[in-house]
Amino acid sequence: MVSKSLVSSSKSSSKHNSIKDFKKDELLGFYREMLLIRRFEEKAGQLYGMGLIAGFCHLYIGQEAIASGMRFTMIEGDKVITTYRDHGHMIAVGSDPKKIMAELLGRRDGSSKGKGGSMHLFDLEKHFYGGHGIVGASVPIGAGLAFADKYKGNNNVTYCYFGDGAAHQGQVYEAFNMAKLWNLPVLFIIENNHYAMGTSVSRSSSIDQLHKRGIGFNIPGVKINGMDIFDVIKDGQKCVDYVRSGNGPMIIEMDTYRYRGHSMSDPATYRSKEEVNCKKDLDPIDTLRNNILQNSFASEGEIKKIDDEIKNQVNEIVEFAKNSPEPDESELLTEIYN
Ligand SMILES: Cc1ncc(C[n+]2csc(CCOP(=O)(O)OP(=O)(O)O)c2C)c(N)n1
Ligand SMILES: [Mg+2]
Repeated sequence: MVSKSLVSSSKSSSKHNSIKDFKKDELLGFYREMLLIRRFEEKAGQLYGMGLIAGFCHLYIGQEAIASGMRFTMIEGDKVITTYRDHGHMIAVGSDPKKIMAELLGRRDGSSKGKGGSMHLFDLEKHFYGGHGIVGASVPIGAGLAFADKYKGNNNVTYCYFGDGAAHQGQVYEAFNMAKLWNLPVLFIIENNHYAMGTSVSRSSSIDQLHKRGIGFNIPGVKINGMDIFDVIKDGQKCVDYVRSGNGPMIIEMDTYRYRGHSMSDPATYRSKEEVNCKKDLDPIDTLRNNILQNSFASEGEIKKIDDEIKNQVNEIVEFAKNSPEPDESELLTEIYN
């Protein structure tokens, strides 16, 4: 996790233009967090295969630099809302990964008491408003969260994430219209991983520049390289500053890629091995590790120590989840809409 003190120190856009503008502990903090997300999800994939996780499970593998980088630009009270591809975002806001894994396994110690599963993570204390299974639903709800902050008169921003496929949904444009009409403090962040299930952006969109989708609403947009945490922070911070200063919403299109299938049951036959391998050269965690080493911020030994620590941490997380009991039968109909 990027600690609160690190988060609150990241105020000015001019401060973080390259790796040299970060402190060693900040850089290793990013590496630790992104690796935790990656190893956590690799393990979730294995547990799914073993039948310990049921239902839906969408992995964020390849997109980690976005959650960790944007988290660095937040201040206390900023809100996050996202889609069903939510494990990485929930870890990045500082939620307890043990509770997240327990939720995936449908156990009582899970963040939604084992009754929400992978797509319905939630943590009010960390201002994380889900985890939404309906494509596009995070957008009007995100605008609503921003409306509340505007009404209260604070300077918080809502970070509202959704996918390239969601960017075609009608409700997204109703929300864009109202968000600009009322100049709501919301950052609409499209995680363009180039596929919506098996459909590529080029087959589903009349334009491939999704950040321009706000033009008709007078909402500015930018495209950011979502595979490099330094680009995410450098360019993302400018957008956050714009929204936090009272200018209303902004759209970011994060150019990214998911290395795994859409969900656990996706054979991913719609894209070639060559394409996936080519994108693997852009792996955000390898890129960060290489940058840290090449700029002598840490030694191979220090990196290896973190790798080992994360491996042990993930084993502990899994043990915790496995040992947590299933919800009691008496809870079957509590805390649900019926
Ligand atoms: C309203 C609605 N329509 C269809 C679906 C089925 N569905 C689930 S995920 C998905 C693709 C969304 O792709 P994208 O927005 O690019 O997000 P990604 O999965 O790539 O993160 C679809 C069509 C749904 N859950 N909700
Ligand atoms: Mg997508």
